[in-house]
Amino acid sequence: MSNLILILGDQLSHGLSSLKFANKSQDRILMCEVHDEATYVKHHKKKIALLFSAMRHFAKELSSDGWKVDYIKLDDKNNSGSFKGEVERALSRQTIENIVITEPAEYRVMQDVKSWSKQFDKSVEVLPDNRFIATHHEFESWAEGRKQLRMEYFYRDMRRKTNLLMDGDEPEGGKWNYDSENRKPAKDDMFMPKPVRFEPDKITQEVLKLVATKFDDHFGDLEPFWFAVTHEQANEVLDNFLEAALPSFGDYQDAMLTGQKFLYHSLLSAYINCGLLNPLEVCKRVEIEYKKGRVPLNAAEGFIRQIIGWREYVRGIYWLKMPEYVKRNFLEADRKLPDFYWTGKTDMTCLREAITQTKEEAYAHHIQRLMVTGNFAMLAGVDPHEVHEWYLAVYADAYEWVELPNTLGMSQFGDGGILGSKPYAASGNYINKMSDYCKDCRYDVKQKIGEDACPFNALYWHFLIRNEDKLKGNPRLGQVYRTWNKMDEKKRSSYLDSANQFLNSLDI
Ligand code: FAD
Ligand code: DLZ
Ligand code: SF4
Repeated sequence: MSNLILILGDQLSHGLSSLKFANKSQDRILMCEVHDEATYVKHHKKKIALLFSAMRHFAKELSSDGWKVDYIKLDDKNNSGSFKGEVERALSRQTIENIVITEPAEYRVMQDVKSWSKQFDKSVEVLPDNRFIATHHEFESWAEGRKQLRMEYFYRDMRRKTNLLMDGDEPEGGKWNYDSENRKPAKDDMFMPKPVRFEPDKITQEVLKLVATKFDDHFGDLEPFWFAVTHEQANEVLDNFLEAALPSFGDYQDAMLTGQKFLYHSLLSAYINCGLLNPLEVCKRVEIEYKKGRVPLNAAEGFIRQIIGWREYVRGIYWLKMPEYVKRNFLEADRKLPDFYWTGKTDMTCLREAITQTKEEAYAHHIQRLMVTGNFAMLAGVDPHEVHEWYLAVYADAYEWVELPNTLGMSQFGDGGILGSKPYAASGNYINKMSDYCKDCRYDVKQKIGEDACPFNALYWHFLIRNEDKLKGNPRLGQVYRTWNKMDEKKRSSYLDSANQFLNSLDI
């Protein structure tokens, strides 16, 4: 009698818990490309191609390692289109004792899995995902009884747990966090590392044809396609990052430059999230770079914090607060997402740059996501659920467990302050400071009101005033409201008129 081990598209890791406890000679592995997963939001074509190709390569590796693998391709005859349907078909093909799965990362899929035991009259064993550092129980215990769930304190526990950048019980260098050194704007004459690009092999070429045919109506450019699709290739991307970009990662983490899509970012999230790279191993490699004196502490600490801090923390919040979290809309925002989020056709250079590169690469870096597309949507009052579905569809690294808290919580303040202590709202001044976008924009970042003024400027005040009842008690916004109250009445109403005119033009 054998077990059926279902491996999902974001579980492409040889050390996965379900594989660790499986028996190579008896058990059967099932991997399946299913229509439901590719379309519950219309994912970017490149994201589907990345996953299908990485899944096919992983299945091949498992077979070569001696596992019995059933791999169902999207266009296989009789493909039912869903995980449940494929499990049912597998059960009818062979005699299976138990179904085994490493816990799905998304609530939606977990709910589905929970129904299988009854439906198939089989035991379904759900194992913890051993690629995360904090267990659900650890996060719940940390969160219990706390008034505020601040990432910084959770992060310190994760430093202690992993012993990364620790000097005994103390943080390396004496400080836990070197973020204050990480806010330099970039200059366009800096040397930017080039991302490693991989030629599509036969497997990827076949996937590209499939995606072009089946998902033609999805957002995004399918080609050129140069993502890593194997562990070996993803490790090459990591090696390249450590050598060429990590030393400057910290300094320019918040910078944005026209035509520079990647700057000193790692481009690793899509690979970490689908299992081609292990997050803890990535952090250990970064620590070695620091210990060998090849990268400064602010870069190593800044990077490690993103992974063992932010990444683990948002996962903890997701599982702590779902399923009600996804429905939250603290600011009661209800505007439709502007069409230009799908086309990039806007005169606002910052938004055009961020959206166009998203369309081309299924990638934008954190500050573009937070302070350009996210900031604009929040200032304009877009329904956070629409914003969430956009981010979930357009980025190659997007899975609900990580995308939702970042979008609805951090960028839209839709959770009312669980993730961030205040909204990440900013006028054009911030974008002008951190980028060169404003230089060639049809709008003038220095002008506050009127047709030629940067729309972010008046929208910023409109957002604060529109939401005054909900936000004025926030101690971190006290100064901003005092500034507003000191402005003369004429100036205030011209800000609001200007913003209203702009918002009306969005609705046309
Ligand atoms: P780098 O800048 O090189 O950072 C290193 C690594 O740290 C990343 O690879 C990632 O694994 C991790 N990381 C950094 N910031 C975060 C964060 N806030 N949350 C979780 N992990 C983080 N990240 C995703 O992985 N998937 C998403 O769907 C996603 N959606 C986002 C939506 C919004 C609105 C915002 C503001 C952020 C989102 N992020 C998401 C976080 C972050 O923007 C991306 O992880 C990062 O841009 C990926 O690019 P990179 O690999 O070059 O990251
Ligand atoms: C994102 C995605 C896509 C596009 N397609 C598949 C698929 O066909 N088969 C599969 O096993 N997984 C896919 N995934 C990833 C899943 O959506 C992901 O495993 C779940 O959301 C759980 O996190
Ligand atoms: Fe964006 Fe305003 Fe700068 Fe134009 S002027 S790029 S809209 S911030």
